[in-house]
Order: sequence, then C-alpha cells, then structure tokens
Amino acid sequence: MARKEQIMKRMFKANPLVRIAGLAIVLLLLTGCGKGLVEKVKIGFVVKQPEEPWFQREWKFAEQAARKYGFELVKLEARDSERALAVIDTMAIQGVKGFVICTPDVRLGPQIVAKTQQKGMKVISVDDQFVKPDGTFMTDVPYLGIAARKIGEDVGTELFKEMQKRGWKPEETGACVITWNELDTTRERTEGAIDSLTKAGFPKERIFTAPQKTSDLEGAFNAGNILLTQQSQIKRWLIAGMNDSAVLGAVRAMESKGLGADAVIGIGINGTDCIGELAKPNPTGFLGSMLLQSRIHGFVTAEMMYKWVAEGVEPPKDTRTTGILITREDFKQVLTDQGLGDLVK
Ligand code: FCA
Repeated sequence: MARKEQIMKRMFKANPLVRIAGLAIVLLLLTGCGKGLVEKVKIGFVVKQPEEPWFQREWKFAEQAARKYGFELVKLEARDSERALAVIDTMAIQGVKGFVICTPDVRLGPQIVAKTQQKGMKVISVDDQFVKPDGTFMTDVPYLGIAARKIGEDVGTELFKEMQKRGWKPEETGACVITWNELDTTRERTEGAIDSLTKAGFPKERIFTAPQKTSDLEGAFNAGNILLTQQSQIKRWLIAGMNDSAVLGAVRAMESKGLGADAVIGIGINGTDCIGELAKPNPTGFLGSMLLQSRIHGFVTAEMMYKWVAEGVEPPKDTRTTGILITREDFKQVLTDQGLGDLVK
C-alpha cells in the first residue's frame, strides 16, 4: 500500500499534465458542472385533479416512460392557479428541465409560459389547451389532447342507437346534457353529442343542458337534480357529459328520483373513472364510456418532453387521440388490451 502511494506521488510530481487533469476533475465535481454525468434528467408532470383516476393513469404511464428512458419523473398536483405557478418554482429548484401540465385554468397559459421560459425550462400541455387573453389557443405550445368533438359525436350516436334498441320513442324521452363550458375540450364534447343526437332525429326541444358549477361528480349531481326538478314529467332519459364523473353524477341524480337502469342510458368519457360502476353486479343507468388513450396522454407526452430536453427533438404542436366505447359486457377485455388490465383485476 505504502509503495503504491509512493508511485502515485512520483507520477504526480513527474507529470504536470496528470496533475492538471486531476485538478480539473476535482473542480468539475465541486462546482457541480459534472452533475450531468451522474444525475438523471428530471421531467415534471403536473395535473389539475389528482383524485380523478384519469390523471392517476397519466402519471402511471409517464412513469413507464421514465423507466424506459432512465429519467426521473417529478409528479405534482396543482388544483388552482396559485399552486400551478408555485410548482414551476418548485420544479426549477429541483432541477427539472421540462414538464407536462394539465393546468387548473387554461387562461393561465401565458403566465405559465413566461415563468417556464424565465426558468429556462420547456413545457407541453396535455388534455386542456392553453388560451391567450383573447380566448384563442396558444398554438405555439406543444399540445396533446383528445379529438373532443368526434368523441362527443360518438357518444350521441351510441345513445341514440341504444334508445332505438330499447324501442323508446324520442318524443317520450329527454336528453340530459351536463355541460362544463369553461374549457373548449369539454364544451366540444357535449356540443358534439347534441349535434349527433339531433342529426339522428332526436327532437332538439327535448335536449336539455345542465351546467355543472364544479367539475366533479357532486357538481354534476347538483346540475342533474335541478334539471330533473324542472322536467319531472319526463320518465326516460339519455345522459351525456364531459367525462365519466359528469355522467355518473347525473345517473345518481336520476336514481334519487327513482329512475334506474330501465329508464336511463348514460355514456361517459375517459373510461378510467367508471370501472367500479361497470363492475357492479346489477346494471345501472350508466351504460358505458368512451375509453380514452391514457397511455398516449401519459407515456407519449413524457417521452416527447424527454426527447426535447435530452435530444433536442421538438414535439409536434398538436396531437389528438381518439376513444372507443366500452360497456359492462366488454370493458374488462378492452381495458386489458389497452394496457389497463390492472384496473379490472
Ligand atoms: C379534461 C377532463 C378530464 C379528461 C381529460 C382528457 O381534462 O377534465 O377528465 O377527460 O380532459
């Protein structure tokens, strides 16, 4: 051992180049410039409603991307605007290079972008697209969302088909559309459902919109209740809404008025937030849901951000995903095929 040390000492003395190189390595490590050599890239994933299974799935799939590419995923929730801006600071301090966000308020877009740029980070918006103060979209920020109108139209088409299958007359049926018009992606869904119902021949005057005050099941329940009190003469209903929670809330409101599976046909959107409902031993008024592709929303956005940060590959500015109908009969199989098998185990 002593001999080894002697040799080292002699080497250092003898070769100034070795000494300089050694000194440089020490300096690099001390100043943190060598960090990249040992530390993983950090990517953030911020969601507005972490209690919704939809957002939990996005996180889960983003984690798969983190494992595949070897980056670190920082998951954060932001239920309001203040928190959304605060988490950008948190991420900057943690050394996050870029993040994916479903913002609690799309009008916060310009502030999010300004803060992100100021911190030298990158941002991709998922699900809910940022808007400018004049209400138009911030199309320069990469966005991945759903083909909202088409998916809404499909809800309307399926509702109409099921109504016909049951032999209900449109003039004896009502359509309850729970709306959330704060967001374009949600407004387009319910507008699409209304469009396709009317195109199929459902009477326009029998379509009733009921706005949610809060974007959760309770908000939809209250909206549904108000409508049912106003239209108590209608005994058969179709239900559409922006997502599973919206339709489930209205289904619960119908049940509270004694209208069950034989009087109600509801179709949700997301497919992730209605598993318990579809698994119930007895059918309810909730017929099914348009299953969205949470894998693409979680995995692909995180992957895009990683490639942008680590390889300089710019993500596409606008990506849209589609949905497929799941019902009590096939949801277990379809979810398994879509990589969501753990939800139905
Ligand atoms: C919005 C809704 C979510 C989900 C997502 C794709 O953010 O709030 O429930 O439908 O779009």
